[in-house]
Amino acid sequence: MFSFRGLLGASVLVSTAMAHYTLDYPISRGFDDDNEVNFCGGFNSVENPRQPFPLSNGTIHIDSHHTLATVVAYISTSSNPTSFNDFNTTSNGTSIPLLTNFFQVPEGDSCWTVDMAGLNIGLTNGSLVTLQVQFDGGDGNLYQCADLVLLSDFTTPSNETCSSDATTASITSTATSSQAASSTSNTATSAAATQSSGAAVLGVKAGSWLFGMVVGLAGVTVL
Ligand SMILES: [Cu+2]
Repeated sequence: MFSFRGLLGASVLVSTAMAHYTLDYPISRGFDDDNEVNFCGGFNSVENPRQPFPLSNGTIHIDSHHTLATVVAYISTSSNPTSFNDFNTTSNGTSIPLLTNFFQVPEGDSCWTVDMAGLNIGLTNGSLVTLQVQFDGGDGNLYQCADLVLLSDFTTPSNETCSSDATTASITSTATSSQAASSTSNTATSAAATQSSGAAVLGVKAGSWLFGMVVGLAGVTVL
């Protein structure tokens, strides 16, 4: 499932520009640079066995290779989610709130704490969910998925405990206003709807440095 071709391509020539981001905890279904633009990063099969994950007080950990990126996380309760709609509602039509509202991260490692039980959609010990992390660092939405079994007695491994929560860290003043703006539209909207509004938010914030990145890529191409 792991793409060595993608990894080698990324590390040899255009390392930071093309690496996008990785979902490091919980462990992603798989990472392929070229397919990260697709649903679940192009990895469409549920992984069995699913990874144990805390019902409350879990950690998500990503590594961003973009200067600034907007992140959002959501879950599906479908046994085999195949579309973004599966992350919007449960099988009985209940809306699934975002697991994590839009926030921004700098380059490098970021982590944040999530409370699955706090979504109030009936998740309990043993519930099966798929996590999808959506990331936009200026070159479009990128996706990673992880398949989880939620356990009330499972705690985040000590090496993944999140000491500095990226959702509450203030990167810049614009990051703070972005969070405030998106939080007002969070509660009742679907993942698909917020996905597009998030792109709009990012477009406003990211315009200037995106130009810098394009110039950087051009420079790489010349080399
Ligand atoms: Cu990228």
